[in-house]
Amino acid sequence: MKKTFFSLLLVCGVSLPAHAQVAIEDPWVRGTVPQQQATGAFMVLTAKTDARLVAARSPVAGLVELHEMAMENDVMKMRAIPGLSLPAGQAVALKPGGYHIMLMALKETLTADTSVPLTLVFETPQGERFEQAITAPVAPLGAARMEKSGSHSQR
Ligand SMILES: [Cu+2]
Repeated sequence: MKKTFFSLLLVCGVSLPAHAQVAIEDPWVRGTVPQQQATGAFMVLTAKTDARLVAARSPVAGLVELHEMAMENDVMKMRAIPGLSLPAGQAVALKPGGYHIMLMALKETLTADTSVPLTLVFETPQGERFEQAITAPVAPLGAARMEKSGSHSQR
C-alpha cells in the first residue's frame, strides 16, 4: 500500500512541470464600456527557467493575441507578436505602452468590480508547452489609458 502511494507520488511529480513555472504577479485587465471590442491584460512574469509566453485565452474573449507597442514612423502602434521571451529569473512586465495580452472579440463588458479568468500558455526551450491559469481583476476604465493613443497596425 505504502509502496503504491509512493510510486503514485513519483508519477505525479514527473508529470508536473516543476522546472517550468512562471511567477505571475499583479495581473489586471483594463475595464471596458459597452460595445467595446478589445482591451488589454497586464502583469509581471518571472520564469524560473527560460520560457516563452506563446499564447493566452480567456472565456470573455473570442480572440486573444500577444501584442507589443512599437514606434513606427514616429507613431506608437500595437502589433501582434508570436511569443514573448522570459529569460530565467528576469521579471518581464506586460504594461500599458509595452507588451500586453490583447483580449479581442469581447463577449461581455468588463466592469471594474469583476475579474477575468485567463490561461497563459508557455513553452520551454525544448518545445514543451505548459499552462497556468490566473484570475485578473478588472481595473477601472480610467486606469493608465496608454493604449488609447495606439492603433493596430494590422487593421
Ligand atoms: Cu494590443
